[in-house]
Amino acid sequence: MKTKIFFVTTNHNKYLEACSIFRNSDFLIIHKEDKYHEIQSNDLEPIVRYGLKTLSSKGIYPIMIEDSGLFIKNLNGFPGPYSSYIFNTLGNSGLLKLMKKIDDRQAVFKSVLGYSTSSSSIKIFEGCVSGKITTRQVGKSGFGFDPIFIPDGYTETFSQMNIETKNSLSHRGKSIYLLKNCLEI
Ligand code: ITT
Repeated sequence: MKTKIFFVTTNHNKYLEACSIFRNSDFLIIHKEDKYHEIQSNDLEPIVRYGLKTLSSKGIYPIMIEDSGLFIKNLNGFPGPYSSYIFNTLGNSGLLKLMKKIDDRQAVFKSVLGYSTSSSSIKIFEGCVSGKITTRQVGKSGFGFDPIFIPDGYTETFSQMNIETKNSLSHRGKSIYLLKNCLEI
């Protein structure tokens, strides 16, 4: 029988990416479509630690949450931890407009994953991927900033890749694989 891991996220695509990574394993990812309180911080890790702390009152274990953001070099790391808000307000077209006159389009996607088996046991896993912001949206799959992000060494956006290829390169793929490796030791 597989061991269940509850993934608390409002983002169905994150859940699908995690399922793909754990597909042939002894673990089963269960989607818990819940919100948790996200504190304001310039770093992702305190947001994740606080989120797990607030969720501990529900007593759902083992549990994982993940916070991610796009850090654009020429915008001093903006939108970073505010990525969700910026995506929901400006969207990709607004962000591309904001970057119209910017030549240096380097950016980093970061992911911090928190995994907890009790209120006193929290493990943190991090992943990041460097790449470039495109000048127009390309591709149909994925979500969020996928149509405007090309990982370094590639010519396609995340939106043009299938879920397995994206997972093998992406910030979240890396943090989830670290969790998987840790659980399989
Ligand atoms: P949670 O409920 O898990 O918090 P969320 O969608 O609000 O879901 P985040 O705050 O972690 O997730 O993500 C911030 C935003 O960054 C997210 O809404 C996307 O727009 C964007 N983002 C994060 N990871 C991405 C990825 O792999 N590809 C494209 N955009 C991504």
